[in-house]
Amino acid sequence: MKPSLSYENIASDIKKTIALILAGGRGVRLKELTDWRVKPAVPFGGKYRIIDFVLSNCVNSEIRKIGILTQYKSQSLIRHVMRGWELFHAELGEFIECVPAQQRQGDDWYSGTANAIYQNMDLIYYHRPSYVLILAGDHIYKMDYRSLLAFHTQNEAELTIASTYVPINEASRFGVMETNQKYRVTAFNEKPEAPSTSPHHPDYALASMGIYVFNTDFLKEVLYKDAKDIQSDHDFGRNIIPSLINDHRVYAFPFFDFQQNQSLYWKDVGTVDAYWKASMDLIGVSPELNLYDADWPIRTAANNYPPAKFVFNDPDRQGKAVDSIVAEGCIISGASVTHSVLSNNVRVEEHSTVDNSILLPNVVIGPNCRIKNAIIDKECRVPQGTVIGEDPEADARDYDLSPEGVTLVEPEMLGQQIHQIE
Ligand code: ADQ
Ligand code: ADP
Repeated sequence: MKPSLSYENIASDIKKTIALILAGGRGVRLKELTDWRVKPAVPFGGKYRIIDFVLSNCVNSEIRKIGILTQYKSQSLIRHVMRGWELFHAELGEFIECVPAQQRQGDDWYSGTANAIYQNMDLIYYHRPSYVLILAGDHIYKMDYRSLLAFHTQNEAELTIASTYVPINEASRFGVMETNQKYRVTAFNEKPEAPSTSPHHPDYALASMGIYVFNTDFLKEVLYKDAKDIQSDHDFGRNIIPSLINDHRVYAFPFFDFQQNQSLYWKDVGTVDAYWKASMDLIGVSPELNLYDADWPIRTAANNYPPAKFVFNDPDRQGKAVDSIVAEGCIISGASVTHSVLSNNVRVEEHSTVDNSILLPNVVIGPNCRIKNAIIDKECRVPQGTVIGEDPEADARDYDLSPEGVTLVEPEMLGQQIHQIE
């Protein structure tokens, strides 16, 4: 059944909403990409950082009160937000700011996701929103949160969980829900071993996207109760949500295109392979995630690089890139790039080929290299003649090879010492 939405009060409801973005998880499965920066700060899509997607969703949805809750390795993220996202008018009660973990309630850093919100309760008291939208900083998707909020208020829900259908064999990574015909949640199991299938789509499960709208008073009530529970891990998925289903109005908002009968694009880029695949989703004639959609712009911190340049040396050394995204400041000189994402200020030198790969900012690929199925991290200087992606044994020995065959290369693996990157 398709939920019908009323937008009547949405303009005033959205003004009464605060978005709190959880940007503190360690992100260990992204391996060395998160050695120096938290997952939302990882560069993505040539010129963006992962967090730009959720921040663009907020701004495009007219949400103008945004707190980004940081914890580990937050310097790179804070710098990015300061450079690119100081958009709002404080005198109108609008703000977008990074809130570091400050041990505001007791001596502990944040434990679970609920604790991160609990420790920042003063933001909620200060701004007195009617609704709290809890988001993750590491998801790639485009969502109009006004639809989510309209669904929430129309159902008179106390909590609404954004949800998507995932293949049943992947569902154990998610919170899995059962609902009635009207999407009222009747069961919630966090990362179940044997997930239940959805009656709407028998080979799929209805999964939580970890995106929640709470009525503010209700959120306060449940967080205070949870804070007193010494058995709790203070996690929304594990502890709080399962305890609310029987006695409260909890709804699942289907993030679903009912006309096309398919789930809308949403990726949690938690692993090196997922990061590589989501990057490749940006490429092509009809990419799965379109960055060129004028109705839903994805913005980022402006940088001041010259245009990308493709140098043609002679017929044997034509600088070219096909089926690729190439950011500003790149020079491809007598080299060939196919099906790849090149971030700002990358150099690819003569007689080299780059295929199916992601090059992060400031990478230099020296002459006569062959690079395939790789992610080359920021600042890497790949020496001439390097071959990556042809011999899995060598790649696993010299670099980091993912389960699905993507080679991750870091400056240290090339013998480089990075002390300070700007
Ligand atoms: P997970 O993704 O496993 O499941 P979690 O690791 O708790 O949940 O992370 C959720 C978000 O919060 C991430 O963006 C993470 O970086 C951030 N985060 C985690 N701990 C934090 C902390 N202490 N402080 C600040 N930020 C923190 C959740 C739900 C599942 C749902 C999936 C969807 O629990 O039910 O299916 O998200 O991805
Ligand atoms: P930025 O915010 O400038 O993009 P990064 O996200 O790449 O920076 O990294 C955050 C910080 O970590 C940098 O300021 C840099 O000093 C440090 N750093 C990054 N990569 C390395 C590395 N491979 N070795 C040592 N320090 C690093």
